[in-house]
Amino acid sequence: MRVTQQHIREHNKDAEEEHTASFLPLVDQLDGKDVEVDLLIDQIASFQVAIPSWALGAGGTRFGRFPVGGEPGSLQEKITDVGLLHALNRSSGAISLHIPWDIPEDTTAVRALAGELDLVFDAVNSNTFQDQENQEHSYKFGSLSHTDAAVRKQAVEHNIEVIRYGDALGSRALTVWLADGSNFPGQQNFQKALRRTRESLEEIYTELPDDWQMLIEYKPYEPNFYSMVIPDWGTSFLLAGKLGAKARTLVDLGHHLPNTNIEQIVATLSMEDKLGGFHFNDSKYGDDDLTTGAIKPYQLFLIFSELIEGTEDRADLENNIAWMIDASHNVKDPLEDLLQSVEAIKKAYAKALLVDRRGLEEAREANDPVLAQELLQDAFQSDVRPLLREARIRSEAAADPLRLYRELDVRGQLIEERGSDTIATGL
Ligand code: RM4
Ligand code: MN
Ligand code: MN
Repeated sequence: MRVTQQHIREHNKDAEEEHTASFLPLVDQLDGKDVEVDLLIDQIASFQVAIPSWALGAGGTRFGRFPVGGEPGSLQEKITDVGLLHALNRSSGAISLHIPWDIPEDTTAVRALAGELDLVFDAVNSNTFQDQENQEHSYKFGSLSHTDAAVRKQAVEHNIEVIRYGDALGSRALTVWLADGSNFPGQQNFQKALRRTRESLEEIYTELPDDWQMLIEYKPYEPNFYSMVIPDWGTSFLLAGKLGAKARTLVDLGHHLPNTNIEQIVATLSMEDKLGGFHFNDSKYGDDDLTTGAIKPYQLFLIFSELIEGTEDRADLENNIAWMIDASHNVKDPLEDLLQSVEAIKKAYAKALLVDRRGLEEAREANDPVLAQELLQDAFQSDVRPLLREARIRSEAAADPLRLYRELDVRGQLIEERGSDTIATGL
């Protein structure tokens, strides 16, 4: 199944009239506010968000899993799925692999297929939270922090192997998320566990190519429910600081306790040049992995607002931070969900670009919280959808990707090609 330029052209022709009716008045309005509309559209168009290879099939909970049908059964099929998304929105031009869920056996062929679909490889993720078949040592009681040096060595070697795969594919970052921790008070020596983790990370860091980054995730709980070795941004920041300039913190939006001020974390990390990347998703309670922007769109907007404030310029923002989705889809078609997520991320970015930064700074300096709120709300309440649509049309993407996806019955076609009982590896 391919989405062709012909499909896009026909769809966009149908959408033209309705689009123009909403876009032109918005241009007038933005002109009146001295916004450089073309520049804005250009910024929206070039912003790319990587798609996780582990979230292209139906996810599940420990209570069950309900396949959607037509799920990708191989890495090639996963790349094809991301290619479909990118053809529809021209905003998902990268894929992030999780190893060993996806092992690129034939790297040349995998790279060629990705190249054909105009995709690059974003960060590669290691997995030391599950035991694999034929694995010598178990990660039941941890990996990089384990009490037994042999287990730590196995986990270090796995991470180095992941770097090698990534290098062959053109990736430039390794994301490490550790499930290590303890379930009961007294089970683990906190200091020793953290020190061992640091030493293991140092061994991996030594193997990192010069132009690579190591992105360190944190998470307060799950799968361990009493303590996690890297529970919060402070611990990730501490490790990244000890490791060196190539190590930075990765913020997964779902990995915070309820009501955490994530935008403030983003500001602090940006200030210290330690913000390495994002895993976008949304949540009500914890690591829910729901569609980005589905629950807290204002938080997402505030995060982007801090990002714009914290980065030097557009190139810095677009290229120096790894933008990835990390979600799981229990009831939605994963591809539809990912289209919605990318759209929500870009909406938040576009709105944050509309903030009157100078006015906001003046309001802050003058201790005028009312005006500060008005300025933020003015941007947040703007309907930026016509800008996103225009950005897509100019990039030869679909005016309305989700609509075209449904019109073409992409899922139906994938089911026809792949059958209804394939199960994708991943979450
Ligand atoms: C974790 C974490 C990691 C992801 C795994 C599958 O909660 O978010 O980034 O790779 O889930
Ligand atoms: Mn994550
Ligand atoms: Mn997670």
